[in-house]
Amino acid sequence: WTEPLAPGAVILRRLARDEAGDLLRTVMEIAAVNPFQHRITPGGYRMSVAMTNCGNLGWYSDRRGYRYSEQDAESNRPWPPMPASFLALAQRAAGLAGFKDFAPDACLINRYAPGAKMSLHQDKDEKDLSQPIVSVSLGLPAVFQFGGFERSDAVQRVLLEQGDVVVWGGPSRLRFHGIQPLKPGVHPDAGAFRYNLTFRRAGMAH
Ligand code: MD3
Ligand code: FE
Repeated sequence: WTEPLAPGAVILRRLARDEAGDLLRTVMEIAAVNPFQHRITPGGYRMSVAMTNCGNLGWYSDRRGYRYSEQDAESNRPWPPMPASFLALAQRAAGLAGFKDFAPDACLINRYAPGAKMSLHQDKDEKDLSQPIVSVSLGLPAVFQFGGFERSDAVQRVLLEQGDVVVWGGPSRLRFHGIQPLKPGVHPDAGAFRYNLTFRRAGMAH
């Protein structure tokens, strides 16, 4: 079922529930080739979230900044291609939210261990901010924080569980958001972790 969260943002609860096990197996295949890494922020902090990517462009940070790149800086090889199942899910979700021609070229895969969090931030490294972002939650539940357009604005808290898909577009695209520290637990499909797939159009649409 769909739940509007704010103008341009909609939660598609459990949309990916039945395919979650398959998605997780595919994540493990990608991570076997391009391992999860804890990147360093430009401020010099090690991120508690571990990340890898698939698709033409992958997001990462180091002391020089945040950016998208066609290569994994660690291996100097291109990222693994975006699996057809990932692309189909992202496009189905975007379509349900009213975004007809979503063509993601980047899929960031975040892995949260207990205590890992993502502080309030905006996603603005993409070239075309009229394109939405689709996120897919897998594994342990997490509390998502959805704020306003200033870091100090009040946040709504939303529990995201395995199979929940959220589409963030339109006026919600630049809202501050984050993930509260993950509570320890054991998930039947994902063990001690939460995973999040984030589909984006990072480069210029044609
Ligand atoms: C709301 N990831 O990787 S996904 C990120 O669960 C990120 O790993 C979180 O924020 C995670 O940048 C949240 C949900 C999400 C993604 C992008 C958004 C929410 C958003 C962009 C604008 C507003
Ligand atoms: Fe984000």
